[in-house]
Amino acid sequence: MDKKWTKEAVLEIYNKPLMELLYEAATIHRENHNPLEVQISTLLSIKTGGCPEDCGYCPQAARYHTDIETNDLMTVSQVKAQALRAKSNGSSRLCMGAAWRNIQNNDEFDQVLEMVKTVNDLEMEVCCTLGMMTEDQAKRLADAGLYAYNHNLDSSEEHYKEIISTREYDDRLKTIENANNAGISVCSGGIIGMGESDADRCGMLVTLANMSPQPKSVPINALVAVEGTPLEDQNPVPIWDMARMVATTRIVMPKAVVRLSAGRTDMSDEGQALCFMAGASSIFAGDKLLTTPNPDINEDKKLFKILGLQPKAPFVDGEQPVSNDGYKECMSIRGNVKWNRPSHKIERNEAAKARAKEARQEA
Ligand code: SAM
Ligand code: DTB
Ligand code: SF4
Repeated sequence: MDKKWTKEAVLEIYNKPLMELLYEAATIHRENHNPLEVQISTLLSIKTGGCPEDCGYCPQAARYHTDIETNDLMTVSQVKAQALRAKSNGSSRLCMGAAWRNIQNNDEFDQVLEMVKTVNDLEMEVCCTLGMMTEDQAKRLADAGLYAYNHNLDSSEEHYKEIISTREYDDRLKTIENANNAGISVCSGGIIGMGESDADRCGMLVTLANMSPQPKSVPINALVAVEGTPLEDQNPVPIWDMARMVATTRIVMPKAVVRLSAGRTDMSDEGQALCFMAGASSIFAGDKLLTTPNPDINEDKKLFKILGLQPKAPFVDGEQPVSNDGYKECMSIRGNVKWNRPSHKIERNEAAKARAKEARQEA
């Protein structure tokens, strides 16, 4: 039987003397991975902004007043061009993100399925992050050739309620289960720097580590505090916290790809090197995440050279999915998909919404 982690055990790891923690994590990293290989993903925001959710960290939530350029769904040929560009820059995976609460059975989903097939045909790992997803939708994405689905828990179940009121933790768990049942590789992690405690950070890791199977990749994001969101005034995440979080993730999920995700623009080269030493084995490359900046690709190439790191080839950890026409068969299924809508409200989100409304009226 798989080992079950407790919050106490994970907190004990997280709170070890830093040098011990790093040594233990680096050792486990070497036992399970080639420490010189780093998997490179490129993010592509295929539909930007205008999201109905109230995630307190997110610049794409329609209710906050953030300075982002919103965009309708990209075309398949735009996506193909971006995928080729990412591939030529060393990315083995393209992660397409849409600012949706959940996938709907409509023309836009059909278009995303075509994007998935097109990118899979380029022999890149295709990942999507499209919000909540039913099992049937997951199956269609798998038929189109989807390799991975990103759906973050973002925090502990307790802290989640302080950050998001428009959906529940269980909704996230259900989508992850749906991805797993369709044979899609699960990518799930979270954000630190949202006012959570160390116990919340470890609580999130406990939920992820106790999943069966454990997620194949775990992104660890440092909050990018975006002006206009309820979390705009959060303090930056100290690099020591990032290294601790990466190391703890590596120890409790030894086989996972641990992705050093948002927040790298605020990290020094030395800080990032510490995180690679602590077991980070992937990054997002390209000068943009979804809406916020990321280090320039040339800076990353320089850093890889200094550290002796090299990009990992696609499909080393799993076979390339074979796209099959099954995804087209259901194209006639239409209609809104219903997920529950909890009714609690978060005061600071409401305050941010009111401030945004005022600013809009003044403008
Ligand atoms: N709408 C989908 C969803 O919520 O799953 C997909 C896109 S959403 C932007 C994907 C992830 O981006 C979130 O779960 C969160 O972890 C991360 N994210 C969003 N805004 C962020 C920020 N300001 N700082 C760090 N991570 C962020
Ligand atoms: C993940 O964990 N981080 C990425 C990806 N999965 C989708 C997104 C980071 C977004 C940072 C804020 C932005 O650029 O909008
Ligand atoms: Fe929407 Fe996803 Fe942003 Fe939440 S994180 S507001 S669901 S795009």
